[in-house]
Amino acid sequence: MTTNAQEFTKANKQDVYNHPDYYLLDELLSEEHKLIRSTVRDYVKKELSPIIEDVAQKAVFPRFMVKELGELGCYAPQLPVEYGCGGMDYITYGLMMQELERCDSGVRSTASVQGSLVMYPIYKFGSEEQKHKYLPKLAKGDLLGCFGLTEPNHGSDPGGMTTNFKPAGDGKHVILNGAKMWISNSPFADIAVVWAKNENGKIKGIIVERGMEGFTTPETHNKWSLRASATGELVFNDVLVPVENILPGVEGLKGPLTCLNSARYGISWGALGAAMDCYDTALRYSKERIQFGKPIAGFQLQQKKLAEMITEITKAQLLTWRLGVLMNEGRATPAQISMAKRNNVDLALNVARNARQMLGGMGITGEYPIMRHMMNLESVVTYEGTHDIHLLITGLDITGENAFA
Ligand code: TGC
Ligand code: FAD
Repeated sequence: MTTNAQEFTKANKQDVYNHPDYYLLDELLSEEHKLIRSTVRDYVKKELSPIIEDVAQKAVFPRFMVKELGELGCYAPQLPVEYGCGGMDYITYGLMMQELERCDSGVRSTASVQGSLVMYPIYKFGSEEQKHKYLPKLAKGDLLGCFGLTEPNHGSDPGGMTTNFKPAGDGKHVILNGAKMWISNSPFADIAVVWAKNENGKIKGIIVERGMEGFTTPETHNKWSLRASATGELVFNDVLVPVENILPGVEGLKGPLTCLNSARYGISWGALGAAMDCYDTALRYSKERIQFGKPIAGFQLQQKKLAEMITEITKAQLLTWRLGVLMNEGRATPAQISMAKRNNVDLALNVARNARQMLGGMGITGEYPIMRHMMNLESVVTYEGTHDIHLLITGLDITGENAFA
């Protein structure tokens, strides 16, 4: 397990990222928002940008950042301070995810799983005892968590899950069996929030701890995407879990789906960060790269690409900011969140593909972040609900007709 930043080779280039703000949307942010954003950006530039390419090329999880992201307050900053969290608003949360994914989607994944998919369900559905036991340690990065919903045979359709638990007969434990697949953070996680059916077929959340007998977390290797994030399975073979580890506050698929609302919201900001990094990189490159005696920025075909990128980025910045306001007011609907997740990941992929072309051959190398973003976004467009599933959520919302099944 790599725990030390020194184990990675540092890039010899400085990170000179400057975020595009064509419609002066920074004027919609408070001083506190901007201060927090620059704190996270400074951390990324100093500690993560120099090593992220090497981390991704080696496909080794940069374990050291778990604690550092906790110290920065990147895990569930919107949850209350009494549980060790930031007590901040949803726009702050979004800005943090944007800065992290501007660096790498895998970095944002680590933070959004911890904050939205592990801490949030414990906060929302856990007992006071569970909240005090786990949340402060998760907030600080002293514990790392993961979220087990997807199974080998149930991805877009999690309601069909077969992972299950039943009473152990001693009145104190349940016995958990089954398997989860494609789980971010799993190989290094100290705890897993696992969704499983009870003997009545009702879905419940259970906190499973590393070290429980019969619980293993094999890593998934050979990914071409999210190489800076560890992905794995969760395998439960007659695992004896204390009854007090069951989340008492929810039953049914709405439990995990409620957590996904929070994570999908963070992804909408995050994917935009990856798009902004690709645009910023391509714009700078186009002014420096000379062909036919002039900068390629002076050719109409390259200007078309850049102009369309900044137009789409600006539209998405507005959409995302408005969604943040609705989140703060408690008025955002799950379908609105789906629209933002789908739109922003899709535009980020398009921006990345066009930006990569603008860099010519250099675009496929690790000298620039674009190809890494592009490959990462192929996971982001699939996880937390695929591009198709989010379209069907919008379709259902506007027509009232369910086209899933
Ligand atoms: P359906 O019958 O529609 O709903 C079942 C119950 O859930 C409620 N519900 C929601 N509640 C809160 N938020 C939402 N977004 C909700 N959507 C639905 C619904 O009201 C109902 O409640 P009740 O009280 O009537 O029981 O469920 P369905 O089986 O037809 O499925 C609907 C569908 C397809 C939209 C849903 O299952 C879905 O979103 N599928 C996609 C699966 C997905 O997103 N998986 C993500 C796994 S986690 C992950 O990818 C983490 S990656 C993280 C990282 O690394 O960053
Ligand atoms: P499937 O559901 O098999 O879909 C295959 C294709 O069919 C897709 O194109 C889909 O859009 C389409 N499709 C499916 N149903 C319909 C329909 N009704 N109508 C039209 N088209 C349809 N899960 C977790 O629980 N926790 C995690 O931490 C996590 N991390 C992940 C990390 C990575 C890197 C990846 C790749 C995935 C992760 N996932 C995680 C799983 C992720 O959420 C699922 O991959 C995703 O929900 C899709 O499920 P699937 O891969 O089984 O695809």
